[in-house]
Amino acid sequence: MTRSARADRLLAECRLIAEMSEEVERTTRRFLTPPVAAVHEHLRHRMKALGMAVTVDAVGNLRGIWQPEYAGSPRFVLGSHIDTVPNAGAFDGVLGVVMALELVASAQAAALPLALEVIAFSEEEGVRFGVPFLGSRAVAGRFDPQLLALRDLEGVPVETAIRDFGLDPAQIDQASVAHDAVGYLEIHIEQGPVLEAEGLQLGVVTGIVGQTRCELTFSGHANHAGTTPMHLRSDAMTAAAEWILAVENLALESDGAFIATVGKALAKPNASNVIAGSVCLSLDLRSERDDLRDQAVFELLERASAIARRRGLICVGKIQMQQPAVSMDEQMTAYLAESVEASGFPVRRLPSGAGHDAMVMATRLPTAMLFLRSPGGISHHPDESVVAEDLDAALLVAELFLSRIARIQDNKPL
Ligand code: HGY
Ligand code: MN
Ligand code: MN
Repeated sequence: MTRSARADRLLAECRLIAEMSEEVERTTRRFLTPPVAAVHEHLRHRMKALGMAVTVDAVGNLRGIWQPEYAGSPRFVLGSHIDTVPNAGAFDGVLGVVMALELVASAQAAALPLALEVIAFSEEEGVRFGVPFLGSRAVAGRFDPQLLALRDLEGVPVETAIRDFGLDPAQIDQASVAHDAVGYLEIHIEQGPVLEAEGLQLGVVTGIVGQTRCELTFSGHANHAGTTPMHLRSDAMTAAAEWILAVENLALESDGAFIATVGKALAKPNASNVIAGSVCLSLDLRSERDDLRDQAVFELLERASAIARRRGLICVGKIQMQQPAVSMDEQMTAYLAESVEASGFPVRRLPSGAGHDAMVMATRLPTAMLFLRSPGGISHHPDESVVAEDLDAALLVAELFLSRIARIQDNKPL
């Protein structure tokens, strides 16, 4: 399939949005930080040009509704997230939003009798406040008010971040998606190596693995690095190091049943000539099986306590989030797979190791996900990329998928 001008235009748009960052030279855009307003401005302009009604809900999701007079009110929802990890690539999340807007344009060109809502979710990664999916939780009607008290590294609560962005946390309940919405489709890069390894452009997501996020702090005694003999130390750094290796070993021994990552380590006082008094670590543990995930988390928290006890330190662990594994909607996924096949592409069903807003939206709407190949399997990294021809393939499939949904809505035979 040759690459189209529209694929190049969408890729250029993702790269333009990637420059809207908290940092110079790197793409970092956390929940409701100033560059989010710039992304809203850009997408609002795009949505208005498409004749969409545009709002920002109380948790910062930017939402565009296309409600043609020739379509009934039940709308189909498309979207993905616009926040990023630090030093991110240009396509995780944003690609799904710009492709959703392209699908609105093609639905209009085809006078498709289907109302559409595009949502640019405000917070999926969980970088700023440690808990992901703040945006989609509100849309799915599952926003726990206790989340408003979470604080970022500067001590700013979620509630203040919302107010500082000019929004009213008291309105979060209004963010729920319309009661008669009929389904949700998220288009996203695979962020892994499977499709590329099999020479495939597209994948149909069967489910999204469950994930647990924890924070563990080892506390000992800071002391002078030059005068404190080795056997007299309560070193939080070496305790943390021992536990990090225990995390890696347990995950390796599980032979793929679960994967675990310690991605963050914050030492205090974080000076080369001071024995670390405390080290705060993150744990991200994922599995397709919730029972295995819970068991592994329990085992690793136990190991942390044992390491602390043996070394004369204290260890405090806090579970920040437990997200069960989620299956995509069977019927919606069948329509998507049929659309892949009818468009002439092989149907490759696969689970997602990455979390997505779709796993929260799936608790509220029949949900499906379409993956595009990730060259090199690289993501959450500036080298993240996508193949232009794969955008064309995904758009072809999604256009056919939406026309099927429209026919179903109109009680017409597929
Ligand atoms: O962390 C994840 O799995 C996703 O990229 N937010
Ligand atoms: Mn993502
Ligand atoms: Mn991500």
